[in-house]
Amino acid sequence: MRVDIVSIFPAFFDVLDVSLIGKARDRGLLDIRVHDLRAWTHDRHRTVDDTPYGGGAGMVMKPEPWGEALDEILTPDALLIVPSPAGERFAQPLARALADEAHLVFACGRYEGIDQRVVDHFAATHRVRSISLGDYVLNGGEVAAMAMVEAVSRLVPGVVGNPESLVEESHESGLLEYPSYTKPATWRGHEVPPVLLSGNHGEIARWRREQSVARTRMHRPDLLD
Ligand code: 6GU
Repeated sequence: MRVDIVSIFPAFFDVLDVSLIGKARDRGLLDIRVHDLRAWTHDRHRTVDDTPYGGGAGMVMKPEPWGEALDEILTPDALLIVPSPAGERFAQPLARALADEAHLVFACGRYEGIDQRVVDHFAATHRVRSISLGDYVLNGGEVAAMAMVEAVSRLVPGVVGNPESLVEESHESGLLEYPSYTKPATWRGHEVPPVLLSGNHGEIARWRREQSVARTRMHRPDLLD
């Protein structure tokens, strides 16, 4: 999978060199390219923002650098993703859909967002999705893009070494994941639930299912509807 990320803070993405994603890049499973939007400015101050038409607080990202950057980066079959708190909600089914794409391009806005004409313009030739992580406000699209890149990358075949570890996770079944334990069997007086030491795989599967349902009822009753 190819992923391009355009931002005025490319350093946010330095950590994509490490851990599972860094290894997947080294192995050629992920082709991730990070770009500084200011490379497509032409004035001495490398200006990327201006005051909003109609007034109001904050600044809006100018359309011209975005137009030139995306003209250069978008391939015909690319999916353009604009992280925005005003977008559709990101969740595991959308992560799975994005993992099937050949080329994702993330346009990370700062300030009050990107001039709307950028999305409107590229929507005429490309698939464009504005996507939100959830109901809270970040300073820009960078951290949201990082979260999406990680959630999608780990679903790309070969990125996660043991594909079985993808099956029993929170949100894959529609429920939250059951609690996990490892050695020692007693730690600071806390015991591991005895059923997990029983060797009875049917009992263990039933207990884990009950734990998943109980956790979901406690923390995310909306998922049970
Ligand atoms: Cl995608 N962007 C920003 N700026 N804030 C957010 C978000 C995205 N998702 C949740 N909050």
